[in-house]
Amino acid sequence: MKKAFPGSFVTLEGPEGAGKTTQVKLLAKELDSLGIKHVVTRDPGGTPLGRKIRRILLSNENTVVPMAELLLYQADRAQHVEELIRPSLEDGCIVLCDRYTDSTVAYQGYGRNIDLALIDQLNQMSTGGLRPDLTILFDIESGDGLSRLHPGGHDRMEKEAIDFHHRVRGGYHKLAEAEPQRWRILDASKALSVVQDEFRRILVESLGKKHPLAPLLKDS
Ligand code: Z5A
Repeated sequence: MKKAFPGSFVTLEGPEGAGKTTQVKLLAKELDSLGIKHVVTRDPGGTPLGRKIRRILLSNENTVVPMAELLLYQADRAQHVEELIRPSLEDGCIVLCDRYTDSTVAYQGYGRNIDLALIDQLNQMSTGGLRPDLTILFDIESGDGLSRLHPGGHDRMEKEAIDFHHRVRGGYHKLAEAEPQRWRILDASKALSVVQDEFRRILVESLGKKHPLAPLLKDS
């Protein structure tokens, strides 16, 4: 498939507490020390406007109906793609994004039961069709992931009933099965260093040994 941009777009997906944020921060440190040009960002909240939207979305103070929630995630994403992701890819960066359009399918689609075709349409609109080159599912049993999070510190989404979180995880598995060329599944229940090694291995094997990320495997 012909690529529209010189950079690489990698997204990290998964249920709560899977360790995406921890792993992407560890990886960013390695990339810094190897001098590999990259951008680490997250969805929602990758831009100044997005950080305001993120606060609204995750605050326990707000009642947010499912359609408003869906549109707020999409508003964040439209800004994120245009302001940061697309320009970074055009500049040749490796963009590592903690959640993206697949989160909307998993959470608002499978979790909240909003029509999947509508979500696909909105994902297309908010991204201008920009899709990841590689998506890694940090997979963990929903209850195990939630139990890693701070007790009492649960935000509006994390407070959803366990059934919701089971539907989200099931949704991720359906997405990964439907598009195996883009998705890799990583067992995120393992110890931190094991997950870190697996994350590096998946990146290099999926993007290729000539990719700028290849030196990651040499030190591991
Ligand atoms: N959402 C949505 O509904 N629709 C959308 O379109 C989008 C998002 C884009 C974003 O909040 C919320 O928005 C999220 C989905 C929804 N909902 N929830 N709930 P977020 O960005 O704060 O949520 P998150 O991405 O799930 O972050 P998280 O809960 O912090 O999970 P994580 O980043 O995968 O995990 P972590 O922060 O790296 O690790 C969690 C804890 O586990 C931490 O104490 C670590 O030290 C520990 N940890 C990490 N790895 C390990 C291992 N391997 N073993 C043991 N302990 C570990």
